[in-house]
Amino acid sequence: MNKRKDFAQKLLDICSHVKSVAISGHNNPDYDSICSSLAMQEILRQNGIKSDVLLEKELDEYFYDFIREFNYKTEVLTPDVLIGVDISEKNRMPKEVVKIADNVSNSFVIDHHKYEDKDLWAKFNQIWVGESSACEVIFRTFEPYFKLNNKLAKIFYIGIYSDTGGFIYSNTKFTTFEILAKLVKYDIKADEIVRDCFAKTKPNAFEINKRAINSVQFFDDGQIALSVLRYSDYQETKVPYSGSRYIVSYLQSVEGVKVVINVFEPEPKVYHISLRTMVDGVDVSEIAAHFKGGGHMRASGLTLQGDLEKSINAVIKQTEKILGITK
Ligand SMILES: [Mn+2]
Repeated sequence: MNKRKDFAQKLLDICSHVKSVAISGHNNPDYDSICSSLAMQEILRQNGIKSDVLLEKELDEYFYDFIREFNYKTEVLTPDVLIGVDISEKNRMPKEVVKIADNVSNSFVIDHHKYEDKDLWAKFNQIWVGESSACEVIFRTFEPYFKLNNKLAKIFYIGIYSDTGGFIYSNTKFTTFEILAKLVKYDIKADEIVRDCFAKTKPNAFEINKRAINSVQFFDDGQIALSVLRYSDYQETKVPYSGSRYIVSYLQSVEGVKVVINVFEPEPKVYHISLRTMVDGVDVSEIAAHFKGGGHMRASGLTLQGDLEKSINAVIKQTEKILGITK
C-alpha cells in the first residue's frame, strides 16, 4: 500500500464530487503556508477542481508581488471540504477556519509539523514530520497528479526556500534537492526569486529591524538571546509584523547563543514569540508547547497576552528549564 498515493487519490476523488473546497494554512502565514495553499489550489485546478485559498487578511506589501497577486478569500461560507496545509493543530488556525473545521463534513491535512494524535482535527492526515516544508509533502504526495509549469515551480521553490532558511536548515535533505532540481527546469529564475522575495528590505523595515537589534539582551552567559519589538515600534515605523522578522534568523548567528527568543507586539498587549535554535538536542517546540504554541524542533512559535515582563520571564524560565540551567 502506498500511503501517499492513497491519500492523494482519496483527496482528489472526494473533492471532485463536491461543490466547494477551501484551503487554509496557519495564522501569521509564512511563505510555506501560503505557497502550499497555492500549490494545492493549482493541483486541484489541473484535476478539474475549483477551490478557494483562505487568508485571515490580505497580504501586505511586504510580501513578494508574485505571491500577492493571486486571488485569496478572506471570508467564505462553510465549504464541503476543508484542506489544511502546514497546519495539523487547531491552535495555529485562523479563528474563522476553526469554525469551518468544526462544521465541515470532510477534511484533509497536509503538513510537516510535529503533532500529538489527540490534537489532529482532520479526517485524513498526511503528515511527514521532518520533511522540509508543507510544499515538499505536497510535491511528493501529489507528484503523479500534476504537471509542473513555471508558476507552480515558482510557488514550490519559494515555499521550500523559505522553510529551509535558504537550504541551510537540517531539514534540507536529498529529497528536497531532488525536487529543487525538477523545479529549476521550468525557467523560474531562482536568483531573482531569492533577491526579490528574501533578500530585499524596504527602508522602514530596515529601521524596525535596527530597533529589534538595539533591543537585544543576553541571559545566562549568552546562552539565551532576547529581542523585543513593541507596539510603538510598529506604529512609529509603519511596518507590519511581516516586515519585522529579519531579527529571527539573524540572532542565531551569535556564537554561544543556544536559544533565540524574539518577541513581537504588533497589536497592543499581544505578543507573538518566535523561538529558534541551531543546537542539536535542544527542542524549542517543547518550550512552545508549554504555552500552547507549536512548530518544529528548531523553529517554533507561541502567542501570549497581557503583561510583557511577565510573559518574557515565563518564556525565559521555560527556556532555562529546557537548557538544563538551574538557579
Ligand atoms: Mn511549513
